[in-house]
Amino acid sequence: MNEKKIVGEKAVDFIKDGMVVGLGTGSTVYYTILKLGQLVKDGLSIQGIPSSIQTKELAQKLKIPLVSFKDINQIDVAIDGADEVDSDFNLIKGGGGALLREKIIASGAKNFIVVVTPSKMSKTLGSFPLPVEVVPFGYEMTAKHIKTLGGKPSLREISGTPFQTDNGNYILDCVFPNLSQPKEVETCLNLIPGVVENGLFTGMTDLVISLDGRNHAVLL
Ligand code: ABF
Repeated sequence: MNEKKIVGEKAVDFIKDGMVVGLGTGSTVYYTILKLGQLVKDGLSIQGIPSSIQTKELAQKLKIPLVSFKDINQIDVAIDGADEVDSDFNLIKGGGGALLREKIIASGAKNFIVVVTPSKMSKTLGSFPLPVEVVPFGYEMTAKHIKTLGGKPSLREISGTPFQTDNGNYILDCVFPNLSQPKEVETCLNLIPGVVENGLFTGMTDLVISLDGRNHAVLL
């Protein structure tokens, strides 16, 4: 039973002919995009706007027509995964490093749908270290400022080299002992010079798709 496939595919129920669709990034929304590719092949007419190079390449492979921001006024529906979801549907995102583009897309969408397996749901955020995208210049200083907010940042690396986002930035994965006021932390982090964006998505989610105890997709 592939839980990610069940929730990912369920999201396409909300896509109608003519829509502009924000395409998220990650291993759950991957199944949404595969299904959309199938529907496009069968005649569905949509335009996709991808949140990462990885998603762009997948959509191109599936022949999903893509648009850029200059061609559209708004996004009808954006669909994306998350690393953690609290009981108010606030999110931690960015485990895959695409949080900035994901947030630009989600914030420009009329409806934002989140697809997650039940293991991602929690009462309060904070089990998953919060990804913060920072410019490489002076990131050590940026990290010091994050510490004053109570976070413990560590630079994301791959084989000893800093991980670079699609935007050429670094990611600081920050452990916060208390994220019970996520909106406050989201706002304060973005006021630090050097922070480009952080992975807290508060007050943005319209619908969460997850699974019930019998592994059926449920709308929350
Ligand atoms: C993206 O994919 C990221 O914001 C998040 O890190 C990840 C979700 O995890 P998964 O790959 O399990 O769907 O949406």
